[in-house]
Amino acid sequence: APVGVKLSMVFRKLPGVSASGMGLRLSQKFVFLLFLSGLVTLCFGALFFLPDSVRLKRIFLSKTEVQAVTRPAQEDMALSRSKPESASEKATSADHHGASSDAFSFKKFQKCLLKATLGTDGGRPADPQTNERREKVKEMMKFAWDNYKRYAWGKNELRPLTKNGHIGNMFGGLRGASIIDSLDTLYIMGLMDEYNDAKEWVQTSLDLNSNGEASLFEVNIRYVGGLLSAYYLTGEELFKSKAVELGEKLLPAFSTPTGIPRGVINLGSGTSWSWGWASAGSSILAEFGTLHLEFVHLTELSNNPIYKEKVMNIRKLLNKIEKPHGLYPNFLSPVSGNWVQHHVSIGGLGDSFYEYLIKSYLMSDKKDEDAKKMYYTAMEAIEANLVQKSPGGLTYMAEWRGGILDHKMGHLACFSGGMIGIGADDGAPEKRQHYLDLAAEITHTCHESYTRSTTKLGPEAFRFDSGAEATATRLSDRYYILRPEVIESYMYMWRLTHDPKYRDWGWEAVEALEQHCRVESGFSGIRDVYTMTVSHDNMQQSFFLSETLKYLYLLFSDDDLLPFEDWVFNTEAHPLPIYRDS
Ligand code: DMJ
Repeated sequence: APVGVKLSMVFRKLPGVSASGMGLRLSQKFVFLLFLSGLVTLCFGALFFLPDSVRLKRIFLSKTEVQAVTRPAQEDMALSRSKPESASEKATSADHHGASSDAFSFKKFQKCLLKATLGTDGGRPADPQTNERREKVKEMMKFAWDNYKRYAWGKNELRPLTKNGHIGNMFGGLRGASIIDSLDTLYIMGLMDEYNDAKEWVQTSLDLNSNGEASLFEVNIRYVGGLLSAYYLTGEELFKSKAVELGEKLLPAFSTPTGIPRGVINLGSGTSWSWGWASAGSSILAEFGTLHLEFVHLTELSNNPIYKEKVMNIRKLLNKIEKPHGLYPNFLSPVSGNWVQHHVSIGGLGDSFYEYLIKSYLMSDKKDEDAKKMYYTAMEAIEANLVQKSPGGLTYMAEWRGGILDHKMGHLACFSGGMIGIGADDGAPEKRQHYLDLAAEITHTCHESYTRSTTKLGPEAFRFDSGAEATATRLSDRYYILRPEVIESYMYMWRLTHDPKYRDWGWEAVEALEQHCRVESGFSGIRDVYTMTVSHDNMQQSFFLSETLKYLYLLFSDDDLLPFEDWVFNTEAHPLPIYRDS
């Protein structure tokens, strides 16, 4: 029966209220009032489902419920650098992730740092010319950021020629890659308005409940790495809880017979699979080997051992497995745990696995002996099999295909100058100078790949055969997409040697970027580094903001900005602290 009929039946039974006359009219009025109040409640409730921007909502709902996040003042930011977490902040994080965050104290962490993170004066160099160069890099960052904000806000990258945003399919529906990748760069450069805009976006718009196919590697190095760095630099609870929340979503990728994760994961369903192009359903060395730094920190922050267990399992398998000539091939089956193809490279597909071995050792405060041993043993094999000298005297890293050398070096492999440099000090005493020399030689070769081009920017890959010496011989290798690796090595070599040539080389790169990659609305990659009439690729990569510009800024800063005694950089240049027992 309709509600009204049911009610009049109830009233009929009430003493003093007859079924006719006054009694009936009263009950009708009551039903009408009840209906009216129900309607008002419904309308009011509907306000909650309106978008935040609708005015009615702001009028009727109290401010605290929909208030936009206000940016903290500059002084508050400075304070927040040393602010310990409040009890309620800790509780929120713990409730959300089911793991206690009691174990991690930001205040305690800060006490373990040996030096001030931003140095005495934000790393400002005393030399006026160097400072001018640093200011130029900061201006480039602001220009890249402003244009991203204007034309592509919330999208993954800026398309600077068409002045719109790019989403792509690498991040499984996650948005704002350029924002997450920029947080720490903006912060260390002191671009605080921009940093606060980025933080506000994370707070209000970073939606981790996406349902697309993501690259486990890319999400880890850019999003997890970017959020972790932002947390360790600022102490903002928001970044920590987002990092752990996202980390949790990556875990199903490890559900394979060996625990070696697959390359692609659906962040919503947790289903994972291998890249279609990877032979026989294999996983890629540089992908499953580039999780260690971030996952160890996820365990530190969440007090949940699972992250560290996952990467230690990968480590164990790689340590145990037989390696051809001591080398690590790029493809491994996540089902059998065997190598699938004998292709070895210090560039693409292999690169950051080696980087994470030495950095795991350094980040553990030099306690992770397994990582150390694996790194230096791998270096021996690399030197014995891949390091070559060209007829013109250039040292380079060749690629290895089942014993046959391909005399090609990718731009990506140019990070190895910096890697070998930072590893020099902990090598066997008789090899330390040798490693430093090797690092300098590789960095020199990569610089040559820049100077031998018309634009003074380096190609994607350069060769040392058929008369070529550090130049691209194929049309398809001639592009430059704002990659950081060569500049990254300049930065490390500068800090290790203070040879002024590295700053000069960095400045050459700044001038070339300004001349060929800067367009009206941002920075763009170019299709051919050997022609002065450049054709732009219309893409401002997020790693240009997180890596290329950050490394340039550090190159022109004093060493006390993000001191190496306390920080290591993940492969996307996000600084992570060395963890020490208090
Ligand atoms: C970055 O995303 C990282 O440096 C990664 O390790 C390799 N490729 C790009 C930059 O070239």
